[in-house]
Amino acid sequence: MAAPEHRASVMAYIGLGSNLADPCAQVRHAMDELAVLANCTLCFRSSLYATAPLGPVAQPPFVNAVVSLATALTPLALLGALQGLERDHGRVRDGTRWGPRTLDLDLLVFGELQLQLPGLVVPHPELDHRAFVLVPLAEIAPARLLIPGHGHLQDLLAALGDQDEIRRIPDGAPSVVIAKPR
Ligand code: A4P
Ligand code: MG
Repeated sequence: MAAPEHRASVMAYIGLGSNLADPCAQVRHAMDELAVLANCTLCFRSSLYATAPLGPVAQPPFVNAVVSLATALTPLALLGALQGLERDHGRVRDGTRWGPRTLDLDLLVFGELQLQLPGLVVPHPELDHRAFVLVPLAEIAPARLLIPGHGHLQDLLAALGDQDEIRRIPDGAPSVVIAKPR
């Protein structure tokens, strides 16, 4: 197999999420780290968004964002690199699914690939109905982006309900996220 630096680049989209220990700073710092990941070139970074926590766990609001990365890594090598960054940010996995976290990096899309391995499902299986993924993704990806197995980005966006709370955080805004009243 060719060495990583000789592999053709694939456009990958990475979802970033944090709701602990200064989430804005966690996400901005992680974007800077993704920008210097070996065998990857960071193409675009979305705005940061304050989002209401999705799921059954009562927890603080999240900050979410998406970046695009041209990568010569394999999907599993990229996932390994993302999990390394999560560990560097002090991510503790206590077994609670969807629990609070300093940093979560999800591999959302990897070119045209569809993959179902025990530790890696691509595209990310929850992405098609999550405003906190699709709204930032639409900032940096073509509207006609085809998400394998799910359809075009613009159609997924159009099908979103308005139940999700998501608010763009102005650039340079202070790091504190204040929940919107419900
Ligand atoms: N894994 C499989 N496929 C992938 C992929 N495409 N990208 C595996 C990343 N990881 C993938 O992940 C559990 C396992 O998923 C890993 O071992 C990896 O091999 P995890 O990060 O340990 O746990 P998790 O994040 O709690 O689980 P999961 O199912 O990935 O949850 P999600 O989808 O990340 O959702 N609300 C708001 N507003 N914003 C959020 O960001 N995030 C979650 C968690 C819930 N609610 C949220 C948010
Ligand atoms: Mg995750």
